[in-house]
Amino acid sequence: MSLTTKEIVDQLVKVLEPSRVKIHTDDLQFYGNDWSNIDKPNPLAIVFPKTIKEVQAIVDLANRLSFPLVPSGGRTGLSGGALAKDRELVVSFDRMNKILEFNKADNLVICQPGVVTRALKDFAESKGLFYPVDFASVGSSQIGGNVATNAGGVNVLRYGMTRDWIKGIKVVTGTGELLDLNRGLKKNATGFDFRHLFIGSEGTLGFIVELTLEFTNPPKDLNVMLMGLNSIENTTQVLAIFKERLDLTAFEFFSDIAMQKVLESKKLRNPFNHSYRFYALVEFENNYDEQLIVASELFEKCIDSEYAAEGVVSQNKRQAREFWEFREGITESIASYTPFKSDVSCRISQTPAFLSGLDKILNRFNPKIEAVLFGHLGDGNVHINLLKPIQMDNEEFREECKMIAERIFDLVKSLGGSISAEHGIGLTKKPYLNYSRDEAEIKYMRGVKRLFDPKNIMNPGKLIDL
Ligand code: 2HG
Ligand code: ZN
Repeated sequence: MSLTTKEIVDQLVKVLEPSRVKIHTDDLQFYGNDWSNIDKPNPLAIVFPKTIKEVQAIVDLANRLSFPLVPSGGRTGLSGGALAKDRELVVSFDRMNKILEFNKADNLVICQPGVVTRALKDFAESKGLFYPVDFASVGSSQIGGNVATNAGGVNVLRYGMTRDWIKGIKVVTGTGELLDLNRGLKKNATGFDFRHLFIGSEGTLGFIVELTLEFTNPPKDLNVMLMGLNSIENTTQVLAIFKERLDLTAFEFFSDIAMQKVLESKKLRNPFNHSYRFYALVEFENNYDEQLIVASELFEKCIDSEYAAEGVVSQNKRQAREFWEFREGITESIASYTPFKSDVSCRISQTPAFLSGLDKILNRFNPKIEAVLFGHLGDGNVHINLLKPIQMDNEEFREECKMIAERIFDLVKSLGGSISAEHGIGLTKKPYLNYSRDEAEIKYMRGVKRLFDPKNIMNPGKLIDL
């Protein structure tokens, strides 16, 4: 028999100060949702632990009284991983937001999971160092959520994913036990590295309660080149040419619809006199103008081969930032359409085949549904956002989008790619997990889930069903 909210709250206020247990409707709506906006939040309450001991006490209670838990960070996820729609207790990490320790000799920082990604990046900068994971929502997302979803972003080409910067994690598992994994070591050949199981596990095995992250040296004098291209194939052709001689920090692309929506919603000035079907944004370090000379030669080569039609290069930091806004402003500029999102990847060598297959799929479906294409082409990751025409009925739109998504996933599967490159599986991609993982692997995933969370209280229903 399930307990009432009051009965559960009465127990919670014995382990947390009552002011850190919230049941007001506004709080439930705010903390129970994420940016996926796919369903109505309906959590039973929100709690704000401050210490690892308090997190353990909450997990113990959930085990004893059998209620489900959902972790909550900056709630910027796009797959419904932090959505609490089934009377779960939301555990917000907002009050566990401290940077605890920095060690110069190790280049390591120890922090709590609720530290906002931007704050961590600023802290690295204040030490003359660099935390390289970067994406549009760094101002709201929290580092615990980044780790739980193995966040990617715009610098993966040079610096890898969040996973590559995590040198230690403390987690409270579904049984309430505390595990101290890897403790910041660079070398540690002592068997299974559970740290990597928790990275990307979307809160289904346990809660991340402390992190040890590595910083690196900052890149110098970044320059940004923006190019207008006439076809989808040109995007990968330009990438191949730029990769020949430059160690890029980012290679992004976006379609003209994306550009138009950003120009309109952010009231920006188009740096080109014409519209092009696609745009490529290339970022590289430019020490003493050496790389800029190479980039200009590569750009000429693109023009001569008719892969690029026009290009502009940033003259200063402010302009580089402005060029980035065309790319990073896309998600926000189309948010009012509540787009149907896909986030797929394949190996770089397969991206030309993927993009030409994608073009064919999109041409086969309702031409009124606009497809906004963009993403991190340099690492093989493409975002596809489908926009609902105003006159189209919601249900009809969703059904058509599902059919399009399934054809895209077939294509991804045939190329050995992933149906979720960086946004996670959460709720929205769960029905499609078998396109990227085979049955045997999913069986082992279920086994791992049962081991760390025997009572299925940690973010149940997300990623896999038992
Ligand atoms: C980005 O690359 C984010 O801007 C969001 O991953 C992508 O909105 C999206 O589909
Ligand atoms: Zn992205």
